Amino acid sequence: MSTLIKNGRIITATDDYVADILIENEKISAIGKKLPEKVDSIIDAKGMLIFPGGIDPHVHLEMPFMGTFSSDTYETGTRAALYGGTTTVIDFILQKQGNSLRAAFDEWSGRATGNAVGDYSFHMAVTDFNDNTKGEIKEMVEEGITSFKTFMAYKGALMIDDRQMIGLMEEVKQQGGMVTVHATNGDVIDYLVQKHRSEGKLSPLYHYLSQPEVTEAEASERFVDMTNYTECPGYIVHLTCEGALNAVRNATRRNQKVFVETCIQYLVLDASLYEKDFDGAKWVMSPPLREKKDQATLWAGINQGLVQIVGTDHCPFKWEQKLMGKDDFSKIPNGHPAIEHRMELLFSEGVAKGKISLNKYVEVTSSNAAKIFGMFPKKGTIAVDSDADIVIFDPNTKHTISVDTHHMNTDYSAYEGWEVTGKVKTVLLRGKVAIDNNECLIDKGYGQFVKRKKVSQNI
Ligand code: DUC
Ligand code: ZN
Ligand code: ZN
Ligand code: ZN
Repeated sequence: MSTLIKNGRIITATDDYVADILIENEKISAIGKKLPEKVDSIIDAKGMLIFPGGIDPHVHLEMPFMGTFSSDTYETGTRAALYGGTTTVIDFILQKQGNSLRAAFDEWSGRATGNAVGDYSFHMAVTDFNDNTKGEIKEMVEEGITSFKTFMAYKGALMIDDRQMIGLMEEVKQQGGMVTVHATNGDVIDYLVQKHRSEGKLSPLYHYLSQPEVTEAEASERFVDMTNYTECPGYIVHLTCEGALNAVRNATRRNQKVFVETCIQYLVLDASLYEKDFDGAKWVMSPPLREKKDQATLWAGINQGLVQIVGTDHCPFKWEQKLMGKDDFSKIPNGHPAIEHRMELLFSEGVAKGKISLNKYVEVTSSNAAKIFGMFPKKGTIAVDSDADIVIFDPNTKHTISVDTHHMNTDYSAYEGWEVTGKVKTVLLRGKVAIDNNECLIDKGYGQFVKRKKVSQNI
């Protein structure tokens, strides 16, 4: 099976030129001008931008959480991702406290295998670090799971203490992995949640007011200090605010590097949405949306190279599930649906509005995630021998985001009515046309597990 994509403007993290791309089977086999047309199919991409398939390293599919499950399955979630130009996702396996990492790995593999439409990999969330878990880190690295997620919050469910954190960092460093973190201060948040509840302050606004900026800034700084001490590669997920980014910025003064991910919502939405009574539940996520000044910090952080990745923390729930917290914000399942919109929203709000360059766009939506998480150059670029994961993008077409047209398994959109400039037209995944003109052409089971290499801090 061979395909020729002709005349597209190829954008990678470093390049910008017009050329043809020859795909044979699952890989790119040649890039050049006027390549021979003796192929099975030709796609004319004149006037289109060509990006490497997006990589979203922060999604939660079918995740057991807060007494329910996030509503996208591997099938619906990875398919929606493809509609939005994301060809690979990294999901989080959650260790059950008291159980092994292996048991969690088997459970998650069972859900994904045969069901994923797009490619996927896993982070391992370590929620109970003990002598048994310690022995399993090496095993997981050998399985291709080289990043270990920790929660400094969600007390009583997912949170680990600093003693476990330091122990985990020492072991992960030894095995060539990376520790990633949900960095907010779980004890302070727990205190504020209980305080607001006891005062009868129960609306979604108090979810926001229970997680002030200081809870994230303090935990981020503590994590950065611990990675500095242990010399373990570190990565902060969904960083939202100025105080937290300054912890990372300050660490550069002692020549330390910690990777930072933000998510699309923190760049384009703000906390005023929590003033809409229970409608604010649509944006109840942790950390919460922040202020305009934090958005400015994050856009600047991207251009300063302090923020390397824009993910989603896609953790969708249906409205009926959100209603579990109708009378108490602390029972609203945390998370919002975004997996489908990341690439288009970032193009529209970032590139089209002149906030980031096209090359930076590719860096933060694809290349950096591939490099940081050990998938480069198989994923994350357009190059000879890379997987033919390709987005053909129309930069001029405008359309409006709506629950009526999205493909995520939720019955509302957190971006209803947003007009975006630019549209994903065609998506190839390992050489196959997966999406074309709003239609998905591949079946569940096509998506493959991506085994990842050991990590490098030098991207
Ligand atoms: N935050 C969310 O909003 N949802 C899933 C987990 C998380 O940390
Ligand atoms: Zn989190
Ligand atoms: Zn998350
Ligand atoms: Zn769209």
